[in-house]
Amino acid sequence: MEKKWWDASVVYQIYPRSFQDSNGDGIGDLKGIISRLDYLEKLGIDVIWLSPVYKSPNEDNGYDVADYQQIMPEFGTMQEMEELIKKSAQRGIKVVMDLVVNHTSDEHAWFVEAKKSKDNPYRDFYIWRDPVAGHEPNDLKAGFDGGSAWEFDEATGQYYLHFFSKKQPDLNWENKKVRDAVYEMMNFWIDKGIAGFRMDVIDMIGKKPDEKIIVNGPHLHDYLKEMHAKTFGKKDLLTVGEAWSANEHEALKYTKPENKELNMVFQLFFSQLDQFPDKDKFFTKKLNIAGIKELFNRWQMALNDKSCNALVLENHDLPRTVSQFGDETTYRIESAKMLAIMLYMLKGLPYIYQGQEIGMTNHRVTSVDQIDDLESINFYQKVIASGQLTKQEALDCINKKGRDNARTPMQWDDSLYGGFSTKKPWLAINPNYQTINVKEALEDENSIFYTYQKLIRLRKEKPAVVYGDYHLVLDVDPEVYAYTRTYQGQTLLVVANLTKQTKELSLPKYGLQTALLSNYAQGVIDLSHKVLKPYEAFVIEIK
Ligand code: TEU
Ligand code: CA
Repeated sequence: MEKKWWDASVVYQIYPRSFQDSNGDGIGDLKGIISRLDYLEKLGIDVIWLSPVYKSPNEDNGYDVADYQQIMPEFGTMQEMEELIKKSAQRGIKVVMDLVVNHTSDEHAWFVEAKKSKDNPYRDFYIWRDPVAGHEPNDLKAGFDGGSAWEFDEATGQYYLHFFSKKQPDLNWENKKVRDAVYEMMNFWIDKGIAGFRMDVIDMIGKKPDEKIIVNGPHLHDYLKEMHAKTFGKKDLLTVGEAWSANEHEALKYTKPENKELNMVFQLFFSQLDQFPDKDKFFTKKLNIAGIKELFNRWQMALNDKSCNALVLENHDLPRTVSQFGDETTYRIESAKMLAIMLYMLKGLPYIYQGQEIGMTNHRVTSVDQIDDLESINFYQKVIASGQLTKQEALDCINKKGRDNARTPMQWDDSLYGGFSTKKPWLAINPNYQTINVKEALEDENSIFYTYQKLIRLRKEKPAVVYGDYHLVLDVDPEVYAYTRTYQGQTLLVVANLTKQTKELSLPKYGLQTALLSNYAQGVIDLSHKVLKPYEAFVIEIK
């Protein structure tokens, strides 16, 4: 594959509301981010993906945009945004923006206009349908609450479509004017010097609501090719799509370079390994950890040298992985490091979500009024109203899978409010901030932070991490993930015990080796007979 500027990079996702408050209002902001650039530089990341900072009424914390070309006043000003881009660049860090164009806020000027009358010039920016026999046009359901995806507008007597909250009306991508307006807005940001876009629910823009097609609509890939041609295609930008529906074959349609669409899509199926196929994500079953290996291996094989994997385990929608896939108590440090080694040595571009690098954990709430996330609140109300769950059972589900788990404030130190703010934060900080925080991590040379730092460095030092061929090591336990990366005569062997149990490993052909990186103190490792400790993981350069 053609070489790209980001080949050896690592992306760090910032959820601005929860990263760093600079003015004592309990809400993270742009100045706060600027004040932490030294920290990000020390970690070694190359790119920031900024979750939405645009003007928004915050129905869905910025994923409901009221103006794409203005900054949310709580976060700062356009001048501060430009300063963030500039000061990041001075440290060799680029900024990728979140592009939320499946829908806008109902407070966006386009929708305010569209609602005025059926013949308003902006009416067709959104998706309106007449009632059918006095009811919704069909039974399409909205994502967040499972209610109808159609909302009736009294004034004009029609329904509009919203796949998320009713305050997030879906844009009508069939309308060329919509597409052109979006491209113009993207070019506005490209001209400001941003390095790319993360595209929110991009698999939905080709929807055909009358045929009840939501994802992978017939023109989805036409729109992306058009977007490529009219915006970033002329520049050397990084584009990553959020496409929950994309299996590894669909992923290639978006990402094969010759298709001229996106560079990569997130692979997010791992987050569903503890879910039931046809139930709400909040109802969980026992996790089959071997599924992690099966899934990542399958994507590595499928994309291989055809396109790029986006290596991700955490984001602002998912639980903390040390809680979901590791062990947040006895082996928090070991399991957090194992997950990092297992994932970031794979072939692809790594994404780190704020706090992942210090092993932040899920946060337990004890009553519904402590929850901010719309999706969790809707779930709670639904299962309580139907009598399906008790309040405690509903909270247990939310504590496991709810989105607030990842959205609690960043834990910088052990002072009141964790160094995030001087005022009570918008969302409570996890009480474990007194022991799990950046200050503590930086002072401890064995901390999770330094494992991340080393992994990031290895990418720059060993071309095999970036370009090496991937091979699964066969004949090992299903719960041990072992693979090699080979490039120009250099072979790296990665071994990760995905469990709390000890595991036997026998790879006689490699014999005695020493580790480049490990989550336990290691002397010489005898690979012909090795007993792996709980969550043990290491990287070896085969000699
Ligand atoms: O998420 C897409 C999405 O479908 C989410 O509802 C996701 O399925 C769920 O949160 C998984 O737990 C994107 C954004 O990442 C999310 O924050 C937004 O709320 C959503 O789009 C709407 O913009
Ligand atoms: Ca603030």
